Amino acid sequence: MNVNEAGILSSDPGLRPLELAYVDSRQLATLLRDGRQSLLGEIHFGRPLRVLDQVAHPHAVVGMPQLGGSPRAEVWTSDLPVTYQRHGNLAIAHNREVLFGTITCPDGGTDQFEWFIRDSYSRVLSVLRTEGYPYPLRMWNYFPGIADMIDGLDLYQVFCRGRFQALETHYGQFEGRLPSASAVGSVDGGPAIYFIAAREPGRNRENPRQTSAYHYPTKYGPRSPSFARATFKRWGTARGCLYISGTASIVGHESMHPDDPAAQLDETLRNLRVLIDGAQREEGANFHGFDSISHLKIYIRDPAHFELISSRLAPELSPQIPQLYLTAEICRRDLLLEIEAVVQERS
Ligand code: 3EB
Repeated sequence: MNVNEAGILSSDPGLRPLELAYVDSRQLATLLRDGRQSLLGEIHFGRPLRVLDQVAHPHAVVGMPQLGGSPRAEVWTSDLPVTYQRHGNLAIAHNREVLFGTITCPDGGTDQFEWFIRDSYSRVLSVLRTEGYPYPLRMWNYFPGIADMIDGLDLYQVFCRGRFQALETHYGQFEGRLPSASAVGSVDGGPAIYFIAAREPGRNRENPRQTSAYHYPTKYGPRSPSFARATFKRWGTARGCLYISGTASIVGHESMHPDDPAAQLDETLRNLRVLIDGAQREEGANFHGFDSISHLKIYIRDPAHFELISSRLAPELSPQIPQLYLTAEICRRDLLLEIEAVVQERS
């Protein structure tokens, strides 16, 4: 750690404020034992890889069973020292550059779900402001029963309305301030929200093949989904990272290729490629297409499609790219899969 005589962190560009890893239980134990990196947050999918009762840092267990390979957890770490705080069910960790947080609700019920979302988002936005990390870059939203109907809306549409209201109350006009996001249905357990925010803004990216989600027509719900297609962030002067939202087989605003998982995968990959190439051209990122993907999460509605999807995706990617396949409910009934990615310049 680089600390000068005044105890102030030097701005060594070699220090990494935010690192991501998908680790199996042995790698997780090693990481916890050697203590070289501080934990920002720890997200488990399906069965947790360890007992989390005594854990002080932000963490969540998401009810999305993993497919293929040995189960892994998503771990966010930092080379910088981290401070932890808790505000009820909102846990945060920050290191003067980045803030990582979770909101969990173990009791699960979707009663008053819209209130829960609005309240969660307003608390997150106000904590980010008071702690001095006012720019949310990336948010994950996982909740069970995403297709359940309440008063003529499905739960995803209710989620979108609650999120929209909180953003509007906090920011007023919010379009330029939206983080990238995923909003995906878990198959059991309670809702979990987690997020990354920074002291300095990232740059929002859209996809020219797709209508911006915040401009979707009202046939998808009374309030549009509020997220950017991707966020580009240069941490200090160092590595540029592109955080790509959950991306599906959507062109314009319409779902494409219903009932055809292979064609949905191909369409989704076209969308991902356009986002990566766009950031390379317009943000000056040193990306090399899919070779620059550092992490990939693939949400699959029907586990029976796993073989087909994974065997079709594998040849597109270098084999060492960490991937997490999760069983999940996608927010539109006609979508069979969704993929999110982190893309990074090589350090
Ligand atoms: C889409 O493109 C697919 O509401 O936060 C993907 C990523 C989707 C994020 C969200 C929704 C969200 O509309 C669904």
